[in-house]
Amino acid sequence: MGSPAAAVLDVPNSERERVFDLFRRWGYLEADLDPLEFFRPTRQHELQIDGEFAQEARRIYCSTIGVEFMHIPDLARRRWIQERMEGPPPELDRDAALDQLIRAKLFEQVLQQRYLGTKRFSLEGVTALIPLVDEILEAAGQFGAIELVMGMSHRGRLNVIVHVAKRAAEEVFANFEDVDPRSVLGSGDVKYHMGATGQYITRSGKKIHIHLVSNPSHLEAVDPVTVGRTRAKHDRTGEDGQKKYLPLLVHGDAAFAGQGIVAETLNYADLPGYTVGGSIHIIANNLIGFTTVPRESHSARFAAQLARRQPIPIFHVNGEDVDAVLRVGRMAVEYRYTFASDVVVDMIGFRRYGHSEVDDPTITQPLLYKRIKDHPPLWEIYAEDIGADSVQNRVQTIRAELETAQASAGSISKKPTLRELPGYWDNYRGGRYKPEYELDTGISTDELSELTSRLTTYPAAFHIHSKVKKLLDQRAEMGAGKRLVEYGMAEALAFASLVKSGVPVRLSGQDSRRGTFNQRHSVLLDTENEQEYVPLQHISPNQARCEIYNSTLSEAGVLGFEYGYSRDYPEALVLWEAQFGDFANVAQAVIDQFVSSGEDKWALLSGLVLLLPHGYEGQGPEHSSARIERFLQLAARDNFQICQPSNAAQYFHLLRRQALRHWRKPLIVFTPKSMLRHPDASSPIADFTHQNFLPVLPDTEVVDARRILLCSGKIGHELREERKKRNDNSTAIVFLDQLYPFPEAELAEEMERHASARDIVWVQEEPANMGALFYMLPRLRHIAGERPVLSVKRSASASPSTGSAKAHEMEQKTLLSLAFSSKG
Ligand SMILES: Cc1ncc(C[n+]2csc(CCOP(=O)(O)OP(=O)(O)O)c2C)c(N)n1
Ligand SMILES: [Mg+2]
Repeated sequence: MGSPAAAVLDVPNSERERVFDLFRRWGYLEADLDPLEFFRPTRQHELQIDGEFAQEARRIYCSTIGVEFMHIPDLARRRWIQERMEGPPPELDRDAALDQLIRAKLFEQVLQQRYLGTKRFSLEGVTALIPLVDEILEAAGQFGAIELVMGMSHRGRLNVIVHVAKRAAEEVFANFEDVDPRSVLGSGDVKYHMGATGQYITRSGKKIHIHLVSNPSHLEAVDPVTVGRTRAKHDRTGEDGQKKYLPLLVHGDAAFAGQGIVAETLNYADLPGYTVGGSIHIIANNLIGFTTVPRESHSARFAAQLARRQPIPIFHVNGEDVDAVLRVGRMAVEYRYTFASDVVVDMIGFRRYGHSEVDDPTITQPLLYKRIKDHPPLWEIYAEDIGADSVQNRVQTIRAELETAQASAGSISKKPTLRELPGYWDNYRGGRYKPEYELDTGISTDELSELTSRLTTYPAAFHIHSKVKKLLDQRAEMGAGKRLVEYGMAEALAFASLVKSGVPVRLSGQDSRRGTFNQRHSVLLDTENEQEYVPLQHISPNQARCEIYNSTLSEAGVLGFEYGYSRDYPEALVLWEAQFGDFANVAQAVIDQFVSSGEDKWALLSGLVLLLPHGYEGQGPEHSSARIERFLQLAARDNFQICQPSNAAQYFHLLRRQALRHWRKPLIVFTPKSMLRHPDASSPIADFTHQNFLPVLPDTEVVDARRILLCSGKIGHELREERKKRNDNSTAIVFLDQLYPFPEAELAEEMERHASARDIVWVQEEPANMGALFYMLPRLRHIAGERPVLSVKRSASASPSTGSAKAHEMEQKTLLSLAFSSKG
């Protein structure tokens, strides 16, 4: 608080303060932000005042920077911004900025000339993005950053790869050259989506690693992934993590305003389970989205309006006042490092060409593009502003450099990969499944009893809720073999055994700490003072971290985050839980674009686990189905695993296998609801000591079966009850606990065990157009050979289930009865 401006701030009632306060509040609305002057300042009644103070305040708050910050409740933060805005501007390296502007422009020009008609999504019009990120890196380096984790979409991405990540221009040009198509058939991605890594060296010689996250076309889907990746890097690093790894998200204006996932990502910025000590957001605001103009794109004046929901500053800046852009970049970094807060930079410019270079924008925006046609490139404007000499020489030299790079690109025979994987991936494999990846997942009786005692005890003075106490007492009996082990305990034992052996566990989802179905109780709460005790964090002295978080009420934002986390923490078991499996479809873009296809597109692996409660229990269309059919449709080339463990021990082994195997593949688990405590789905403790996860659960109770019922999940237990009721001893019931990769050999073996069975019946609760039916029938027929394969299922339906509990019961009864009686 040493500056003269600060001294005045302490006198809130002075005339000066009164006037300044108005400008701090409303000045941004009168700021001069659009280089092409279409987006005009709006005159504010409150600011129509004269006098010395008004003049001074107008110069500061209505110039080419307009800052929204008076909505921040914390006075210290508001004051910080006032001081920076009202104090002197920082020293700038204008020469470096000019150099970058020339390079950025010429790079686009070479692409335009040499690869005419190829999409590149030119940066021009918001070219100041390059010096802006440069200034961010310079400032971040001073705060100790060693890596920038950057998420961005198409616009200017290639320019960023060369001028921020500092990859050789040849490498990017080579991606425009024709390559041997056989090297990428059926996989890979377009060049403006690929991830890249590189190294930036600050002017004082500090190295900052650049990590540009692979990005799908789905705008903003990369945001939570970038934040999750950063968080994993923080957690790996420990105390200084937040300082060392800085997340930066570059958004489009239309996408920032329109995509809900932006709100989801901003919303968890300060929550303990998700914080990264602040992300820097840049809106590369060209005041257009494809052919759509701002008045069609968002209801508010600014695309950035959404960020007003957060207690964070929004700096609007005219993208052609380069000094102002640099100043804002520096303020953003200093603010982030001072307050561990998100900050938004809304850099306003235009788009020089069409949406991509094959579009003609004069059809939809004729007047705008008339004006753009005569508008000089930014480097020319800036060179004149700062009175730079011998600019033409510089331009010639840089152009010659780029042309040489372009000329040599044709001789690079293979598409260069722009990415290096960090060493912690060295031990892990993707690709096709190999049986040699399997390992034993059972644990000894001694270990089970030790883990049980850690999981079921708490400090002596702890006031435990009576219901939780009862549950823990029961779990103690389960661990001691006096009671069948239920899913909740099986999961706790899996987590406990993993953290004990050094594997970190992270689980997040809505209400996951207690568990939607009251099944988890991972956090004990003292009924007198609400203090927490987490048994999983008291397993052994050198154990790994175990973190279980209640997430925000978001699916796409949270799943994206956990996927990102898993990308940078292959050693950890990372799980996302849906409240009910249906809700995972709100995150469908993350499932389609990252979880199922990330390896195919980008050769990037993940061992993320999705827990999706599934089962028909009469709760209506939205609480029944996790949409097994959709996951099966996405499955190919062993891209992920799809399982439905039919009992507690199977779940235990499945989780352990996922963490301990070195094959890193996403795992989709359909988890139980009513089966959580069902005796038939509970397991004897012995099953935790010897067995592995079995893709197929054989039926050894029945010999000489005449019929085999094949099923997965809850219906199998109901079939077993029905069989008992019927005193039937000629029907085998076989559970398929792993649907994908398809366990053909195990299933064939099971069919062989019941070789005299005439009918083979696939039984599912889901309607005929859903569930695993379409996937199973051809595979079963292939194995069954001559034997007929029948199916029992609900009738095809537009919604997953009936809304009537009574109708559900009738349907369920019919299914069970048909399973034992239907004839082909
Ligand atoms: C979720 C999603 N919806 C639609 C699209 C198609 N699309 C690609 S770019 C674009 C316009 C983006 O505008 P903006 O966010 O302002 O970025 P700009 O291209 O102007 O840099 C659209 C609609 C997409 N890629 N992703
Ligand atoms: Mg735009």
